[in-house]
Amino acid sequence: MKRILTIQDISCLGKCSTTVALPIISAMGVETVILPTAVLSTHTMFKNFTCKDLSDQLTPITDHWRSENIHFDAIYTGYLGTEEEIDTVIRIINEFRDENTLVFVDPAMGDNGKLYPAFNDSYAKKNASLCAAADVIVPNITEASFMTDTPYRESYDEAYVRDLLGKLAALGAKTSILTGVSLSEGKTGVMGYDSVRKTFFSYQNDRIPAAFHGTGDIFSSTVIGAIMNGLSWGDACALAADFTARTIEVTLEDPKKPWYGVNFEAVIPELLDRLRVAVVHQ
Ligand code: PXL
Repeated sequence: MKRILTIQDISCLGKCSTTVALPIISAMGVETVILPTAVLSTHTMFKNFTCKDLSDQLTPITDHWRSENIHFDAIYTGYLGTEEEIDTVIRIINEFRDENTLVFVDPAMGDNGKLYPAFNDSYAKKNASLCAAADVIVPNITEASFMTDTPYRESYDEAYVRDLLGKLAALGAKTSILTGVSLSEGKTGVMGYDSVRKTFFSYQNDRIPAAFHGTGDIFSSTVIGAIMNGLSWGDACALAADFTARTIEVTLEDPKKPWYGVNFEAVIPELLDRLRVAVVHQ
């Protein structure tokens, strides 16, 4: 069985970061080791959330794993609290990676042209240095624009997206996947660039006019779970984009929907059905 380490916070209530990565990646048949960077009562879109920083635990925990000779097939990082924490995470990546470890970085720090409340421009630049240590990065357009000093645009064309992908590649990762990319009216999806093969790929599905928290984490978790199942980047992105869209669809149908996240749990069986078919067709 493949083994992933995911490094991000635990938002106890809120359906994001570790509380979506763990169930989704585990359901996809991949052992999911967690390294919680902080414990929050909720994600930061709630008022009055509590936060206990766990930075001082990261080194003792990972030192223990090293003494047990633990190997990870992938390291997946998401929302991280502080610039110092990013430095620690870069060090942990370098300690654990070998030529068979895929380092997958989701520089989760903003959306819709703005950084989340806890972050500033300097944090965004620090995240760019984490991206430089990665094999694959999955920022959205907001995160990419902050990391590359590119003005954020609500409306854009494919040339803008290709330009952003070129600047992301220059940060250092082999593959850059931009999320939340709309290449035509009524559609949304992803566009990626493989800087080794110098090829672009993209996947678009119907845009559902609703935005929910945690869907970026659902997308990333599904992509890395699919990659660990042997899918190509293009197929993994298509599976993840469709699954994420379905989680929004079923949530909108729920009269008792929570405002803070999507009902991804209800769609996991569908995800696994599709994963099985995709694996057979590899
Ligand atoms: O990736 C989303 C996320 C994760 N963790 C925390 C957050 C958010 C988004 O706001 O606040 C704590």
